[in-house]
Amino acid sequence: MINVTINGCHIQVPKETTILEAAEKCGAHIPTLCHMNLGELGIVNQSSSCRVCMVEVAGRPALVPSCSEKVTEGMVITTDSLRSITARRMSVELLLSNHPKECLTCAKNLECELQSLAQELGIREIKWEGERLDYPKDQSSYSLVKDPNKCVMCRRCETMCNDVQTCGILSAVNRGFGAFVGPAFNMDMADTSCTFCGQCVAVCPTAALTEVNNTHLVWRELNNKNRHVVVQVAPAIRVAIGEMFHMAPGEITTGKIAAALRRLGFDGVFDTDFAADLTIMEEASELVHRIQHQGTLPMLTSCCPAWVKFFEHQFPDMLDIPSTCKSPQVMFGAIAKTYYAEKKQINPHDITVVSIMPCLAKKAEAKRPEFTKEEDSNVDIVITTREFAQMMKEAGIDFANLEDQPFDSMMGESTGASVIFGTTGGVIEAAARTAYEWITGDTLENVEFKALRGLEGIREATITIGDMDLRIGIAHELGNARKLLEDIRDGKSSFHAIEIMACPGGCIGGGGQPYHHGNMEIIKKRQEAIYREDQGKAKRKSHENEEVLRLYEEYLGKPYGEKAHDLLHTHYIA
Ligand code: HC1
Ligand code: SF4
Repeated sequence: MINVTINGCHIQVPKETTILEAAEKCGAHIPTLCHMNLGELGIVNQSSSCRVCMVEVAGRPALVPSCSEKVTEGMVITTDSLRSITARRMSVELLLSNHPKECLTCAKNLECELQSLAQELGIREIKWEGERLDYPKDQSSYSLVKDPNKCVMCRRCETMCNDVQTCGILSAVNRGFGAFVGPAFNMDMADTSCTFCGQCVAVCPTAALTEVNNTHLVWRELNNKNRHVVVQVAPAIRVAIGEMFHMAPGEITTGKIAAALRRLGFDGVFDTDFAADLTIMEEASELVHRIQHQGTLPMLTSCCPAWVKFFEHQFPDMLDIPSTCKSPQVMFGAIAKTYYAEKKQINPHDITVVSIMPCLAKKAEAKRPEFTKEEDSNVDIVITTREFAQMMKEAGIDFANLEDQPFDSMMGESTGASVIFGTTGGVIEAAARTAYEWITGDTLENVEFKALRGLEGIREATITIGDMDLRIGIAHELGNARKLLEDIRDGKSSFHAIEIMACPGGCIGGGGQPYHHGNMEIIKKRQEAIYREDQGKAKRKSHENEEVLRLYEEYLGKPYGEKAHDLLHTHYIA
């Protein structure tokens, strides 16, 4: 242990502790901007570029960056001297001097970390009027908008993209004053191998990276009397959106969401969880079929669209291993524009399907050419959790005080198995619950496969199903997925099935979720809430969903059958 003194407080901390971490233990808050440490997810950005966290160390003539400087024996540190406060303020003023001052209309207004710092440091005027950058915004993609003029070169997005997701899209472009983070040669994002996972957006402190906002499209549809507008809500939304209305992280708001959507004027208020149960019917069938017919193994889950883009770009030689199942979001759209349209006697061309997703890649997924039929997309408009909250605020909906309401029937019923799709490990646990009963013919009494749970980046477990040991792998974050994929390519993998989700924690940590500002407790609370919601459900296995069973009976025929293939399965493109 190392002895240090911080603002007169004597403590012992382990070797390798940074001054910033030691100061926290002493109750001394040091402001930061470029720093990012996502705790047990092991994601750290230590570029020390912003110089906001400077502190004084006795005996050292210059101030030192506390985020990267490690403590040494006997170190005496002052975090709150006038000299360090003045230096911090100057660093932020310099950043503000050439930053566009359009806070009132900025997409990150009240969520911007630079704005919060200016407030925290009491900056009331900027002494220098710096030269402004005037780069065009990159609006080339369906998922995200890049505005280089708002880049503060913190490099957090770069760490996410290159070190965590291993996509290698973002790095410094240009030098000196004109520098910003972007793709090589400042290519359009749409022309890169970006997966649109949105993790760069999730960690950008300013509005240099934001989602494509589609709320105006939804308002337009809702106000068009000739449109029948239905909406689906992804599993991860219900445990996160409350955060945007001053509710505690991890509060379950499923019933309030249904009520709010009805207030907004949707004609059908449905649940992506219904489609997640449907996905399990197809995916578990496919897995059982592959196992029993010596098909390609392992089978990889295919519901995360950033992951799909990742393997299409990076592993084009392995397109036969992912499940052919469309994602639940797209399955929902396919069913809404066929079965639902028929039952309701509505022309499918008059139906608009809106999705509320925690994810930016879902916006791009909806636009994939494979997911259109007769010029109609399965899904028409995708908005994120944040955009949904914005719509409610625009409409003056007091979300926290809404009375719970149920989803509409036909595509609104869900089981606990579908809820857990929202967290890493959940899709494969849901599939295992169904596969167990289908393979053994026995009732699965304890549905909780605890070995599949957790937040470690790569997990593995063996589940005994009858006389078979089903070996399962799980990865979240694309860098971890890459490791499992490379093992498969090298013939080193012995898994039967692998679940992959691109975002830290799975969809609960998606790029469209309320900003967690690096607080991992929030992700954990969302995950706990997902499992609580599952526990509270009367039915916890997808094949018990009566609306799904009715859909097969009345329309699709048998799972993994011809009609199901036509509507619910897809192929991948290198
Ligand atoms: Fe997800 Fe999925 S769980 S991908 O994480 O399979 O986005 O929530 O909607 O489609 O159901 C996201 C979440 C979501 C799909 C489902
Ligand atoms: Fe990288 Fe994901 Fe951002 Fe694309 S969306 S630039 S893959 S972090």
